[in-house]
Amino acid sequence: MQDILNAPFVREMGKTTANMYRLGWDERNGGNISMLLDEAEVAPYLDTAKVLRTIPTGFDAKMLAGRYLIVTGTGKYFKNVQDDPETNLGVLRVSSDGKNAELLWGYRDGGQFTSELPAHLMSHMTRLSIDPKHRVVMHCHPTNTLAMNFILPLNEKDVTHALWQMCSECIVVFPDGVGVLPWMVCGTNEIGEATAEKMKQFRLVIWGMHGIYAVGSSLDEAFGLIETVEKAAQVYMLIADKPRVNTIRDDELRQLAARFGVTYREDFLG
Ligand code: 2HA
Ligand code: ZN
Repeated sequence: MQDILNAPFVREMGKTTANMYRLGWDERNGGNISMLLDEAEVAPYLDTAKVLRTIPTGFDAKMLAGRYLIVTGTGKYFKNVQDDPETNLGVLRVSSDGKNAELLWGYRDGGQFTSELPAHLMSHMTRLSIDPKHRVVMHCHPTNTLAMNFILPLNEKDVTHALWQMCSECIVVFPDGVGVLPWMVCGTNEIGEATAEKMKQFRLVIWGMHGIYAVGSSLDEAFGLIETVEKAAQVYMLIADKPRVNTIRDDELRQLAARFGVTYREDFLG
């Protein structure tokens, strides 16, 4: 067996959580990440027949039965993942009935997966049926994205349009726009279902006045989506209370989409 602390997926989780923490997106225990892993990726580092603990997930994720994931722990701080991956992360397998998580490594202090596991597993199920390359679900609390939620109507058109107007790259990076949920109690199956429903249309979903979810085929891809939204939100917040002399017009956004050949939500313009 090779040392799992050297596994690319453990190292990458450490790097990503540290970056997110330093960007101020994950105060205290804020945020959570899960990434699907292939058995072949896990096997050099773990005895997959050795289940440390079986933890109920509280709902049925049959579609993911037998799938492996690396998941941040509940109550754990992104700040600490890189220094102590084995306490702050877990590698688990969804049981054959889809109702339990079989812990193979991690949560060393007796902990368990993020309280947002329902939203993660449901989003994985939705995205896998749309995108076979899908692997990552990422949640965090980026400051300006949150701030913007308090001063804009919380709907997909207004939020997406405002973001697209702030940076030329936005309509190219997320032409599908940003899904928006109202404020809801977090950690529940209900918010998980609502998130997964939005994930049918969007790779980015704002949880009103709470944070954001992103999905992708890699940690970099999900991170890059959030980074782009947060940059646009930062510009928005910097100019929100100032007279606006110039703007990127809708016809210019259309030119960008044409130039980069992206299919975008035309109904979110004008
Ligand atoms: O993991 O961010 O939404 C802590 C949270 C809950
Ligand atoms: Zn949160």
